[in-house]
Amino acid sequence: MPTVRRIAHEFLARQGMTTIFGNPGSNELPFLAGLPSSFRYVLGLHEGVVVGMADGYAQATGRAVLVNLHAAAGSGNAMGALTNAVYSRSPLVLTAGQQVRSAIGPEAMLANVDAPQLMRPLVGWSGEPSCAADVPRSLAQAVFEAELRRRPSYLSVPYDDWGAELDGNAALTLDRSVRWGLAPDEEQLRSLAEAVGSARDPVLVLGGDLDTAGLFDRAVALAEHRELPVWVAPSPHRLPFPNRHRLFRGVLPAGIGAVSAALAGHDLVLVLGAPVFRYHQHIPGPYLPEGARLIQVTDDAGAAARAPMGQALVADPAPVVEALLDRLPAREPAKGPRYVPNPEPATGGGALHPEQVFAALRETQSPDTCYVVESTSTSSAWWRQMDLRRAGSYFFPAAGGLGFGLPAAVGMAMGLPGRPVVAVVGDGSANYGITALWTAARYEVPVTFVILRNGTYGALRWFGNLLGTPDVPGTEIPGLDFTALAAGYGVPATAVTGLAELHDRLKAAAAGPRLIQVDTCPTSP
Ligand code: TPP
Repeated sequence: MPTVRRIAHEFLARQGMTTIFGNPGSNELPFLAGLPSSFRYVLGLHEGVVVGMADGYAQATGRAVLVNLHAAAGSGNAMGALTNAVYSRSPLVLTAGQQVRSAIGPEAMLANVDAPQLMRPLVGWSGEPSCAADVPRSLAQAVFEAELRRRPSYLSVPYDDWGAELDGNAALTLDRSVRWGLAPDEEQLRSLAEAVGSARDPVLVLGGDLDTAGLFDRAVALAEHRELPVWVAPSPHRLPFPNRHRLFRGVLPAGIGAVSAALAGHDLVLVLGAPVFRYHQHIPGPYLPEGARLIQVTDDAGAAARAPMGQALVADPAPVVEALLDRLPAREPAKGPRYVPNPEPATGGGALHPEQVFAALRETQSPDTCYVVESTSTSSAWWRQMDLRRAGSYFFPAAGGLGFGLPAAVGMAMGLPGRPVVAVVGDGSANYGITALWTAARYEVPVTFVILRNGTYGALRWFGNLLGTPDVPGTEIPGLDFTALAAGYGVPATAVTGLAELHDRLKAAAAGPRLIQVDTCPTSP
């Protein structure tokens, strides 16, 4: 008779989920016992880092990823990172070890009381099997729920379940597969094409989901086919369009009034693969410019339902993009080069300006580089200087929860062994996921970590001025030495203050992880 453990391992192997990110405790050991050699357990030293790495790995591979957390305390530590995974729509399958069933009621140490409730409302599905025989089916459900909803799921398993023996029905779980199909019908495609074709001055607003869906190049094809100006939806976690393309207009500001001002003059706003919209700073105003209508196409039913304006079509964006390309005639392209030139970088007083750092990255790194960015006061400098022309080039914490940058870069590099990975992280942000350096060193993951050391929580200082609260405490962080921290975790590191030295460091080849600390001057996002 097979055990629960054997069926679970076999099911995960058949789903291709053999890389597990985790930080175990006693409750999890019976699941990990006898793990087949085809599995790789990637140890993170804090659960926020574990989930950040898994999020990066999931975004790199586009696949569901298993995460192994320790009971309630480990799950709680993971929760901040989980907010990002929710909004990047990463199919993470979080498992947590539970006390043995008879010890949950009396609340023995490490009992995860009301475990399924703990991670709600962040996860899309959460459960604890009601008996050992239901563990394999519940695990399959957790995987399929994460894939179908594109949202993390959570499964708590009492640790005495793993050794239980199962009858023949359990093997049926192994053969299960669940597929997703969401093609729009003929009438929906016809009316959408008609709306776009008849608009006087339409504009595309693209979201990170297009990059996740592998539609970066098709988005370029559509924009060029119809000569459509392109904005990126506010607060992007991925880049769905080349940022120096002649049709690229920028990233929409994350305020209500500011968005409608940016879109003024257009009569149709076609949003593909984004929520409408992920505002941040509250700038009141009309949701849409005068005379504009908005149509949103997304496969995220929740994002369609909660939007405050517009018509939504809940559908896979891929057939929609293809239908618009097929059904609408091509427009004459404007004359001129396909990509606009890069401006001269701004300079700082004393320390390097972030624009100089980004220009140096652009000039020294492969165009194929995948950047994980968590530097919150440098976004306008970033978009001014970078020239990102390939899919999967840019990743940012999707819920703005710090602690993503370092871990996600490690997970990304593990999931994308063919692409160089560079993490660009602020000296404030780096502390929230600093132990990812140990995992990078331990597994020899080739990531370049660039830490921008401006000695301050720059974005908070900027926000303080915006909110009329410039005098707040707790925004200065002088004196952090990331070369010493990196050395402690086993990552070779250097500190750089000058431009020539930065170029030299960035150009030097590195086989494993390395950290470059760069002193920069404060800027505004
Ligand atoms: N805690 C978490 C988990 N997430 C957050 N977003 C914050 C706190 C609030 N926060 C937003 S930006 C920021 C803080 C603390 C400062 C980040 O500083 P740094 O990484 O140095 O970047 P800078 O703004 O200076 O470019």
